[in-house]
Amino acid sequence: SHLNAVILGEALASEEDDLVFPSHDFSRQALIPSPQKVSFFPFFFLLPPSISLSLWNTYLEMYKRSIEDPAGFWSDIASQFYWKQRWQDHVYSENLDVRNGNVKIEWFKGGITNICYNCLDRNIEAGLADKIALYWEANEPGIDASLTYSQLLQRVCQLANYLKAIGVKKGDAVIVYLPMLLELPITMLACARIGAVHSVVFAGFSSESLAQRIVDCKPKAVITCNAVKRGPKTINLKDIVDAALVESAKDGVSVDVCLTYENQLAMKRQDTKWQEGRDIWWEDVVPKYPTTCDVVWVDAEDPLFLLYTSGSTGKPKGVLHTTGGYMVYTATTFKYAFDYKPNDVYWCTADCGWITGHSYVTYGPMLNGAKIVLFEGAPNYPHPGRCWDIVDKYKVTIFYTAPTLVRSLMRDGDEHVKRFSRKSLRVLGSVGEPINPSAWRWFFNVVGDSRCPISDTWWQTETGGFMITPLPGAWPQKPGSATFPFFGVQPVIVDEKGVEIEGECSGYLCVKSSWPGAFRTLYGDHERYETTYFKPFPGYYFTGDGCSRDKDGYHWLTGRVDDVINVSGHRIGTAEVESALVSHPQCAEAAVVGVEHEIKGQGIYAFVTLVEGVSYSEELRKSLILTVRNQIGAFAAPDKIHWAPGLPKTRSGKIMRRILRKIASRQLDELGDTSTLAEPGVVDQLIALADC
Ligand code: 6R9
Repeated sequence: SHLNAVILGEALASEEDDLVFPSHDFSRQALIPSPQKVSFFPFFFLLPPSISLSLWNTYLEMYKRSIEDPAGFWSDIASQFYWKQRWQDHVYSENLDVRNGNVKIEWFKGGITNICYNCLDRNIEAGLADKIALYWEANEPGIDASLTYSQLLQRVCQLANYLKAIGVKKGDAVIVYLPMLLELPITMLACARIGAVHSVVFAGFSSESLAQRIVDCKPKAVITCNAVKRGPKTINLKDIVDAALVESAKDGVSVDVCLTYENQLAMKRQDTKWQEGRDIWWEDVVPKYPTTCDVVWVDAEDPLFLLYTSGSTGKPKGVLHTTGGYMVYTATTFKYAFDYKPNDVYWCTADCGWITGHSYVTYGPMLNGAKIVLFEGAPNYPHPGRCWDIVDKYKVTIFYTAPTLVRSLMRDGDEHVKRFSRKSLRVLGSVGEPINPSAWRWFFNVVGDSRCPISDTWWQTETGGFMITPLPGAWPQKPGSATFPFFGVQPVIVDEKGVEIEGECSGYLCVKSSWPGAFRTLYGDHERYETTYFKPFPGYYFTGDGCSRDKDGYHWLTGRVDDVINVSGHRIGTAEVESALVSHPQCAEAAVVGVEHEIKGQGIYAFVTLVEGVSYSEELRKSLILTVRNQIGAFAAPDKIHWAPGLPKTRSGKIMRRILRKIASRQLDELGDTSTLAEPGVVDQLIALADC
């Protein structure tokens, strides 16, 4: 049976379950080991409902303590970091229940620290000065660079000094629009060093999206580069920033300084458009500053960064993370979920423009003093084996990526993988969307040679770090399940009335109580924070995801239950795409739904009603797609435009997305009751136009 392919060493598997056991060797060396022999799973009724499977091991003891005594559990861990002054009174205080007043979460309040100091100075003092912090691999094979921890600190200090010199102070926002160059983590750390709040905008966002974020957080400076090479293409980032700054100025937000790194591999400075006075070449100023810079000490609850993410309404939300809890949480989750050891070489393919790049390219690994690979390019350029070429080149031991990449490499064929050794690999990771069991098995059997556990980490921009994740070696895995909660996390599944359901069930995924990495507010809009996350199910944090729990207590994430779609692991609000489409002069109305997509997980499917008198054409289709690319970014371009003479609406005018989803996925016999529609005839019209 297929189990034979995955049963390892001396491990045993139960007949009826699709369990993948860690090998004896892996488990024995793991930070959280599992019992040596596991042959059956008696149920322990005393355990929290989210863990019905008895593992009677280190994990269980630690998990129990983290729930029963969160203050003790987390303060023990936090004590391993450097605090200028320890937190006062209590370790945390929280109110997650809107019925008891405003939602408020605080961890280590009164503790004075600095995350950059903990990432760099602390590790250097502990003897890691000459250890590689960052390996940088360029888009083009053969071009690379690296920085040790002490070299990285010097670079960070120079930029921090420059930022201070131009007047950036504690609490000021800095917008960062950089690709995956060494300068990106350097910039994040430099901001953190002086208490400035970085807001990294993924360098695939359009000028309009960038402008919107500039207007929202009013940065003291924008940091970018002139251009970048991604695969065979050169992208002129400075042009995008220029356009964004024109836009934001129209909304009354002007930015005085645009620090621009000259990325000579992509474009020379003489080819870069320039605005004298505002624009400054990084290379002309930053290296002149001293290589040491005093730390600005901040409160644990002072903001560290803002990261905009999509929600179910049009305007992106500025997710705000603070310093102390985020530091402790990202470091701890990184260590346990990847079974991190000091000799590991870690590569996460995410861009620092997303939360994964914040928590698990930059902060989490660096707080652990890890060797980190930073890759500028596209994972299949110049050939489909590039990832494994990089794995072999740097002897990567932990490889963390997204299911969409796994699926596309799987389609390219095993030969591109098998050509490379990959014998350094030890742990694999997945993030961004549910990983389907067949992609999971390919990742496990082909990439990991049936040797490396897969950490399928479920979490969100809002959660700061992993929430439900395997701990490699600690328990058997089930392909496609994120398994069990991390320490201190209490996931609950509720029904539509907000009542917790236990045992084998499915429903809405919520979290009870806070954890150190939780976001504290939406920038400038605490009310929206409460309404979106805490009002739907009072007493709980609502994740927006559906989830089921099986008889063994394993968690299976089933996708978003709100109007957010997940395309290649990128969160996109349907409302954002709709508002981009209707801004097109020939579009009267638009409704966007997600449909299953073989590689991307979900694709974007747009129903579009045209203005009276306009008829559809291939040219118009292209121009609508271009509008979305220009307003949001290429990653949000609709996969399908479905011409719609009308949209199915209730008598009160609400678009019935349930019906649109069925039409989009061609499940035409499952349309359900259409009698409540204002004009039931539109459904037949839409079906008739499905393949136009
Ligand atoms: C880290 C990140 C969050 C949404 C989340 C969920 C989906 C992320 C997942 C997963 C199933 C996993 N998601 N990881 N679904 N299994 N391992 O991706 O943050 O961009 O904010 O997206 O992504 O739907 O709600 P973010």
